Amino acid sequence: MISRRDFFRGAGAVAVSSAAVSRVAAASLPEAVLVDHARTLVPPPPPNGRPYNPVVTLNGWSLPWRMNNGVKEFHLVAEPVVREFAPGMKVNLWGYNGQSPGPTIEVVEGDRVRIFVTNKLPEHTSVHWHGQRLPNGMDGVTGLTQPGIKPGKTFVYEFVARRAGTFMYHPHADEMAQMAMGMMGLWITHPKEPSLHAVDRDFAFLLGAYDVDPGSYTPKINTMLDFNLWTFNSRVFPGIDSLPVRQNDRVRIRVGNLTMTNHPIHLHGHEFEVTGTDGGWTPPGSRWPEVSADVAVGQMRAIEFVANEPGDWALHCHKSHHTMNAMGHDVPNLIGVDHRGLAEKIGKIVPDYMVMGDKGGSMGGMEMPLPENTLPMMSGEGPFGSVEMGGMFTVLKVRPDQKRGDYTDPGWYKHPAGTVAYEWTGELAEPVRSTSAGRGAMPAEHKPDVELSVKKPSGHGGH
Ligand SMILES: [Cu+2]
Repeated sequence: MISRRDFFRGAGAVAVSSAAVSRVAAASLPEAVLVDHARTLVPPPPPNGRPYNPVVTLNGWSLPWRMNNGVKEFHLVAEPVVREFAPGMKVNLWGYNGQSPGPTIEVVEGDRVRIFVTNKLPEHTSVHWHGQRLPNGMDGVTGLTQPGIKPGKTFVYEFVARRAGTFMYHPHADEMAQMAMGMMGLWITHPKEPSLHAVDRDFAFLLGAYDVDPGSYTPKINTMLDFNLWTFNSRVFPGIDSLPVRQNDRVRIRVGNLTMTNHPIHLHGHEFEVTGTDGGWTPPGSRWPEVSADVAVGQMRAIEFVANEPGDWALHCHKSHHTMNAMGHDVPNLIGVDHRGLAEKIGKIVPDYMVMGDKGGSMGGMEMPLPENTLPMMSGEGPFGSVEMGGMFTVLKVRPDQKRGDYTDPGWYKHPAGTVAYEWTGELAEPVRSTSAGRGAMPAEHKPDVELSVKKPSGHGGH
């Protein structure tokens, strides 16, 4: 296990050993640095090579390298890992260097990069460098551009990072199993000129989806669409770190989608522009303001904004099932259905049976016994009670007094007096209702005397 301090020392050690490498040990592998916890590690400034402003990988870290005769050398190890999705739930995954997602690889436009990939999985793998311009034989597609890397073997990829932007890496070998098991990582190529596209805070995460049955530890890899854990960097809220920023910082958030469906990523309180895709930087003339950016399957988006509104602002996928944790969701909608007495009757057959949801399904305040290694559907607590969220949800925390470069959680926002929604306790007039709306087609004056009772069709592929 590498603590944060050890990690920085480790990064230093890699830099120190690089001097020795070029003299004596050019043939040896670079050290494979491991991290086996899910805390956000803010990378130190680059110890050598061209300067750049590092990205902050949410609940993740950046891989140290060594310089070898002007080549940046990295060592990725594909291996089984245990990832904590949130306190109370650990999942058996496959990843890289102790974690899933694997460490972020950060290089600078024009760098010659050499990546050693050691396979410690029980089956062959390969690494595809998603979005890169590179020699065809370095593209990492098993069978098409290279043989698979067999268990126990190490392959070498080498190319020049030609284009600045936001990229990913993932296997192109038994993809359905290997990506369902969490094999993915971020790749950032910084511009050669650090002042280009400069921001004050640069965050990055990958979207992932897993199907882990309540009470179990390993994702079901044959699931095609019906996943039950929707993750930022294989973490679910409230296990996802917040994004602390200083008021008026220019902020970039890079999001990549390695799930099987699109995710409309939505930010509260600010408009942003999409400034980058996995195809590169968007020309300024092509940008428009948004508060949601849909990130389609296999895409990356970089959004940017000036964080000028202090507060705790939600950042989440707008598909409501994606802000929930593992649950059985073959459940009919009972809103409006009167089931008084039903629980009593069923209770005679099934003790402890509970009917839920005739007034909506909110279970934010409910405590129910759970199978082991299973998270409640939604368990994040905010300053005003349950946030009723899980999955792809976190908080942008904008503070006037957050120090430059400080990524520690500032705690909950303290709202100035008179700026929080409050209960109305005055007189309430009867609302005026129209009786002529809809003309003859929808005669609102004839209230239907049948109670609407709808049962959703079962099966819900495609969400
Ligand atoms: Cu989503």
